[in-house]
Amino acid sequence: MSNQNLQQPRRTTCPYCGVGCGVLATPHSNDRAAGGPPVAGDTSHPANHGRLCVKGSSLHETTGSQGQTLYPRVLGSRVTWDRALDEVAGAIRAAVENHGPESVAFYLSGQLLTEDYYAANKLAKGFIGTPHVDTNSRLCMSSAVAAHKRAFGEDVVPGCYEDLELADLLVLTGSNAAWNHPVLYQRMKAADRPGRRVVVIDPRRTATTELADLHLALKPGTDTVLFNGLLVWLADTGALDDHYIGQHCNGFDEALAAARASAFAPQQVAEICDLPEQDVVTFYRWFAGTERTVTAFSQGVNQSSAGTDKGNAIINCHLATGRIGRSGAGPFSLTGQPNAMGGREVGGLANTLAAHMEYDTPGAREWIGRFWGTDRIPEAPGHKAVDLFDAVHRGEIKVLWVMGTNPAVSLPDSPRIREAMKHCPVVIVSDCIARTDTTELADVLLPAEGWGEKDGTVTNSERRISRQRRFLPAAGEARPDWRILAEVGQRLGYREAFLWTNAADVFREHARLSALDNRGERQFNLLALADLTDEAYEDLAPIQWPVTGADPTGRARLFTDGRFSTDDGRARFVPVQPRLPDARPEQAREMIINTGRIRDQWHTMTRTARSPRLVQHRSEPFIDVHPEDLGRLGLTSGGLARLASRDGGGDFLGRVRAEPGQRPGEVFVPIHWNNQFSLSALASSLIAPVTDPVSGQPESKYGVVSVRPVQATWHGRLLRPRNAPGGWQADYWTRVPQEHCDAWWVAGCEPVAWQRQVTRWLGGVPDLVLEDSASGVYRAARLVDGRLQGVLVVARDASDLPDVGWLSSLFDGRTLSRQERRGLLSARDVEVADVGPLVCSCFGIGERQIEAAIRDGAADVDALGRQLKCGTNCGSCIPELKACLAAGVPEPASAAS
Ligand SMILES: Nc1nc2c(c(=O)[nH]1)N[C@H]1C(S)=C(S)[C@@H](COP(=O)(O)OP(=O)(O)OC[C@H]3O[C@@H](n4cnc5c(=O)[nH]c(N)nc54)[C@H](O)[C@@H]3O)O[C@H]1N2
Ligand SMILES: Nc1nc2c(c(=O)[nH]1)N[C@H]1C(S)=C(S)[C@@H](COP(=O)(O)OP(=O)(O)OC[C@H]3O[C@@H](n4cnc5c(=O)[nH]c(N)nc54)[C@H](O)[C@@H]3O)O[C@H]1N2
Ligand code: SF4
Ligand SMILES: [Mo]
Repeated sequence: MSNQNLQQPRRTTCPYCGVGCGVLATPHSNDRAAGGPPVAGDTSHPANHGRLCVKGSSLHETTGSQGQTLYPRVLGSRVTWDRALDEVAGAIRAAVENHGPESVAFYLSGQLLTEDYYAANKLAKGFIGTPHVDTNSRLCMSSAVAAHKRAFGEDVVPGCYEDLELADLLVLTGSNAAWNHPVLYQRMKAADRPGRRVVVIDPRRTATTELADLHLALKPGTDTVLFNGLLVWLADTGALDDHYIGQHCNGFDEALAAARASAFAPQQVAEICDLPEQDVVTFYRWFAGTERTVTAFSQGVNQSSAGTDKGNAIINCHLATGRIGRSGAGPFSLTGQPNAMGGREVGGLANTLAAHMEYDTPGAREWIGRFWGTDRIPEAPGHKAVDLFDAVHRGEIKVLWVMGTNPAVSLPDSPRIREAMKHCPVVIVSDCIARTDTTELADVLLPAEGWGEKDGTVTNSERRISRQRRFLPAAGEARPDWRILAEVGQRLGYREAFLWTNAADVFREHARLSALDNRGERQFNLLALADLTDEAYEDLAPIQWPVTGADPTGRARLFTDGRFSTDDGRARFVPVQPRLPDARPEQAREMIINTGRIRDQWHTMTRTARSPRLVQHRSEPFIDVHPEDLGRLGLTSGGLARLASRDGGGDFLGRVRAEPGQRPGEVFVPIHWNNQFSLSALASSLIAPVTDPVSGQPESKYGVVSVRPVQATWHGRLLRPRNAPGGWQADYWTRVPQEHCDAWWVAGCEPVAWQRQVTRWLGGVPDLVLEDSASGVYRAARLVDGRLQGVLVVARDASDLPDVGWLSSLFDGRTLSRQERRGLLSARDVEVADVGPLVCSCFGIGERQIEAAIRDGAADVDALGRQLKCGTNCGSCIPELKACLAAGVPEPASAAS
């Protein structure tokens, strides 16, 4: 890139969720450690039209070389790329020679770019010859994939985002889109109009239920009962599209008979789903009576031991009413990761081959073998993720290569996953971030280029392919994943097959393969992109597949003519029988556990926790409990509690939140925290490896745990410079990275003699101390040459701890002024008011400011927005603003604290 180019904004795509928003990134600095460039929404991108959510608009805070993987390492020592690649190729060659190709396994990710994914799939399935290639999409999309294949004969999302706006009835099930697909949610919200209705189906009240005209807080796992009941209702009320069923579908009678074979009357459905009967009837009436209906579904549907059936129960209702392939109508699977869809296109899942061809597609192995120039393609599918790690545990896998995912955190029964990886002779991990729970288990660590450094494509939820473009130099010696794979391929002796010189080369090959022997059997077809020049690839504008001679500019909707990808062109109804989760609470302390996401963190936090803004919203692992359950379990809101799995292997320690939006008897925990950020808060350690029999997707939304209070005698906040040595111990800690320091939450069950212990915590003798042993208060600060080195504040109750926002800003290396020193032990700038816990991350507006504005007369969200700007950018804090408005305002806090 020339210097002049460095000043130009670059069009690229957000690396987080499957909405796939266009981003304008302005490179401005060669000083990577100083952090990356500012970002803005791309107004020309059809997914977001210029909007970004708070994660997207914080992207510049998550780049920069600090914390990135800079060099290849073998057994912890820095090595040259040559040595690392020799090591990888050598290990693979030895494993294949001594134990056969099946002893090598790849575990990939929906966060790889299509080009990376294609290269990995080709190397593994095509040349090493192992079928054991799976991806974290198994934990995410595989039930939707399986449901699509059963119904349509191909893994295809028929509709587009516009349909979610055009629908007169929008059903959102198992989706908290307000937090997890925020820009798409904003679009759905903006499309609100008289007569448009929204139904949200989710056991919890969430930020998304704000939009709902009807919220069905169903009992977890009962979705099939609800949708089977709907199918029967449609049949019994004359709401079927008999013509569509007759012309374009097979198997309707069987599906209806299966639905009738179990409980289907609204009253029975209501009972099983634990819903008011009237609400069930209302939902059925609205569905039956609304032509333009979209049912969007996500992890509450997919992550289930009956996830595939849940998906088909939904699709059945759309086929039965002919509401598919039409504007404003259709089932719509919301993809999670930025390239969940691209990974499915290249064939990253263990049961697929490549380019929407399956192991059992007649002729496919031979065509692909000829195309790639190999005769090593395995004959049958390999292990799916959970089984794959079982095979690792049994010692069958000698070399495991993990790329772009953090399985030590995200797979169910995480303690066993870690054990498996520890036992595996060679674990290779490619990641852009140096320290994760998984990189800690790596024998070979490879520095992969991260967002902004790499070039390629991703496909979003509506099949739209967008470019991720490079606008930053690579951190250290990082390389793109596809190139690392190609170099290993060449070292293994497959030079010709891995001669690509750039990402465009890989993309063209992928596009050519999609068109191979494809006379319309497969909708996934990129024929018209197979000859893109490098320049055209560089400039490629977002486009929805298929992209062929007939559709050179892509296609928004598929199956519009009622022809599907099955042999006879007809869609298939799938008869489904409800199967509810097995495990049930049996003892008084046992609760049902549900796991999911929060607004401002992305999965295992490797990138989003680098943004001080994003860690503010929820800074600790928490346990949401219905207020009714608190007393019975001996819990207090704001106190700590411990969740344990039945087998005792799982453990989750977090802060209790009284949450009236929970169903009694059920707890919700976030999936984000892991050992880099908290002592023991792995949601997946509590989840048993129960999977869907068709898709192999784990039931990550359901389990049984026991709940116990943790009786802490003290709570504290510790602030120390980044990477300061530890030496202290606590019964609970969570690290909250700030811009210039780490702020820790800490707590203990035994009293501590602080005068004696404090030097360990602060790294030396404190300069300022305040102690009131009668009230359990202890505060100390340490400075060196006038610069802050540590602050510790301790109280008996967590609610008495001060906000540490101001304190953490003092760690920027400045010499403290007298006024600042005076404020240290009260944790506040004596001159400036404290804004309280952050509510609106976009504009940095805190609870106290909102309360003050309400006190001054702001009566609704708009008024708050006019006064403070809060809620006027991404809008995802609006539910919290409403909660503040509903809660009314406490009297202003007195000046002293
Ligand atoms: N902020 C943020 N956004 C993200 C991500 C992130 O980590 N952070 N991750 C991305 C990824 S990869 C994904 S897959 C998506 C996931 O996006 P979502 O699927 O929206 O996310 P979750 O919070 O996992 O779960 C959705 C909801 O399913 C509900 N649920 C649980 N059990 C049931 C049930 O039995 N039936 C029904 N109907 N609902 C149930 C849960 O209560 C939860 O509110 O988000 C993407 N976007
Ligand atoms: N209990 C429970 N478990 C779950 C879920 C749940 O809801 N509940 N959700 C499941 C779902 S839907 C998902 S998608 C998974 C997500 O789980 P993971 O995939 O394990 O989580 P991430 O933190 O996204 O991990 C991505 C890793 O890739 C790295 N990375 C980022 N970009 C690149 C790149 O370009 N190249 C390489 N090589 N590395 C890169 C990141 O630093 C990070 O370490 O979790 C699943 N697990
Ligand atoms: S909605 Fe998703 S893709 Fe868009 S900016 Fe937010 S995280 Fe990125
Ligand atoms: Mo996901």
